[in-house]
Amino acid sequence: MKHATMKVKKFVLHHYPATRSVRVRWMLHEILGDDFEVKRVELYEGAQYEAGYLVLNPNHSVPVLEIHWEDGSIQHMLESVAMVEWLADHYSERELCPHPGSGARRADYMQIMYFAGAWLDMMLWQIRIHTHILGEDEADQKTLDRYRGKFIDDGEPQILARLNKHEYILDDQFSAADCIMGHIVFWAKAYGLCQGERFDAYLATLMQRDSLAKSLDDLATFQIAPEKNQPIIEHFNG
Ligand SMILES: N[C@@H](CCC(=O)N[C@@H](CS)C(=O)NCC(=O)O)C(=O)O
Repeated sequence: MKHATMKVKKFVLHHYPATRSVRVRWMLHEILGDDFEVKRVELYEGAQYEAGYLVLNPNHSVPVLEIHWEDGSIQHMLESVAMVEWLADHYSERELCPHPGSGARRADYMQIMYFAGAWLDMMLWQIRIHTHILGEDEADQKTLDRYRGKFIDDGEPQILARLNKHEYILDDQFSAADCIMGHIVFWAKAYGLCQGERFDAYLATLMQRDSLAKSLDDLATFQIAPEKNQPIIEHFNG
């Protein structure tokens, strides 16, 4: 546990607009204001498949979070939910998550983190790639319909049940779980899901936070689908 008491010198986030790296950018803005570095990775130009990037992340994806420790070592995290969770725990004085020893509220928080960041995320990823990324020869309407149906039938009622009880996804206090679920609801809306007033009101509440507005300040430069000749097409194996 050599890092247990060591301080972080700086964070560098490898990011592309509107993607899962927004979750982490949002969390970093919550905790550090603007005191971290963002490096844009041109996903559609295939920058994630370049040798230097693959050393950082063999999964060729964003986000990557570089943690520069005060002893000069650099640690790389590759999973967005783990990054958000770790940041909230590491800066526990910001009270962005229930303390690990806090019993039922912590269990509920962890449940939301992984329900949003693994289960719902998996459905949206299928919807996204079969709508916008895979070529006509690979995109499959049945897969698309199955995951849209599953998201609407299984996912949305569970999100709504929580939001109908509370202002935020965990309870009436903003938490790191909103960085994950909020991003999921934004993403779902872009694909015609999460329709309705309660979802809109949830996003409006989240958008009042400067940290989220800043994390979306490059949204206009997001490209929803690659052009036919862009390098990502040749390499993509998701
Ligand atoms: N489980 C990872 C997934 C990361 C991921 O798939 N990122 C996408 C953008 S949201 C990406 O960079 N894809 C580029 C590629 O696969 O070439 C996480 O949550 O961080």
